[in-house]
Amino acid sequence: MSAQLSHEFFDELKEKTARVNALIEPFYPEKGSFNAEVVEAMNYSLRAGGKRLRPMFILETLSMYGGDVRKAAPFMAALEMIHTYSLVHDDLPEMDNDEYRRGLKTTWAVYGQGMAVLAGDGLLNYAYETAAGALAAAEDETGLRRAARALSILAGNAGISGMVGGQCADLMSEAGRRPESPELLRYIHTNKTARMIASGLTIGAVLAGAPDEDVRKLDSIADAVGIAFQIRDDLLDVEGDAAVLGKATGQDALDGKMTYITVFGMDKAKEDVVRYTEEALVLFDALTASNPFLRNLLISLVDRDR
Ligand code: GRG
Repeated sequence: MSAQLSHEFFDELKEKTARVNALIEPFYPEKGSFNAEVVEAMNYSLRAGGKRLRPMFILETLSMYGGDVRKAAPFMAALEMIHTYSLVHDDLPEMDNDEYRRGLKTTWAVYGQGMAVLAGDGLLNYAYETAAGALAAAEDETGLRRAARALSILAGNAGISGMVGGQCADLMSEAGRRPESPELLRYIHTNKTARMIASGLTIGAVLAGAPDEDVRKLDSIADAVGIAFQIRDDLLDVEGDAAVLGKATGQDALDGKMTYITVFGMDKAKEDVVRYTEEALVLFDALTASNPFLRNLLISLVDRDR
C-alpha cells in the first residue's frame, strides 16, 4: 500500500520529525540538585530517538484547521512524555522485561529498576505540569476552554479508560487470567495503543477549533489506525529486523503473548493492517479539511519497518 509514496514524502517526514523535535525539546526537564539522576534518566528516555508520531499528529491536525503552533507545543511535548513513560514502564522486568528499545539499552538496564520506575513517574507528572502551562498561557476564554478540553483528552486517553486500562487487560491475559478472545484483543488494542494515537489526532484539532463532528471522526480514525499500528507491531515482532527495529524480535512468542497473529493468523493480520488503514482513510477523506502529508503518513504506517 505504501508503495505509492514518493521520495518527497519520506524527505518531508524527515524534516517534520526534526521540526517536532525542535518544538518539544525546550520542554524537557532540567536537572536540579539532588534530583539529578531521575532527570537524567527522564531525558535519556526522551532523547532515545522515537518516531515522534503522536506529537506529529498534533502538529498536522493543528495545521489542518489553522491553529497556532505555540499553543500546541506544550501538548506535543506532554504527549511524547506520557508515551515515553509508558515505554519505560513497559520495558521493566515486571512487565515486558526488555533490554533494548529504540536501538539503545532500556532505561532500567542503564539506571536500574527503581530509577526507571521514578523516571516514568517523573515523565507522567512532568507531562501534566507542561500541559497545564498551556492553560496558564491562554490569552482568552476560547483559548482557555480549548486548552482545558485538550488536557482532559490527554488525561482520559492515557488513564484507566485508555492506555492503562489496555495495559491492565494485556497483563491479565499474559498471566492466563483472561482467556484469549477477539473481544479482549480488541479491547487491548483500542485502549493500549489507539487511545494515545487518539490524543495525537484530536488535540491539535480541538486547539485549532475544528468542528465537533471532525473531532469525533478523528477519534474514530484513531481507533482504526491504532489497531492497524498494533497489528503491524505484532507482525514486526515475528518478521521484523531487530537491527532496524532497535529491539529484540520474537518476544511475543517467548512470552506466550496473545497477539493479532495468535488470534487471527498471519495472513489475516497482513490483510487487516490494510483493511483498517483503508477504513481510516475513508473517514479521513470525509473531514471538512484536508492534509495530504498526514494522509500519506497514515498510509506509510502499513509497511513501517520500525
Ligand atoms: C506501562 C501504562 C503502561 C502502558 C504501556 C506503550 C505500552 C503500554 C506498551 C509498549 C508495548 C506496545 C506494543 C505498545 C503498543 C503501542 C506501541 C506499538 C508503542 C510503540 O510506539 P512507537 O512505535 O514507538 O511509536 P517510538 O519508539 O517510535 O516512539
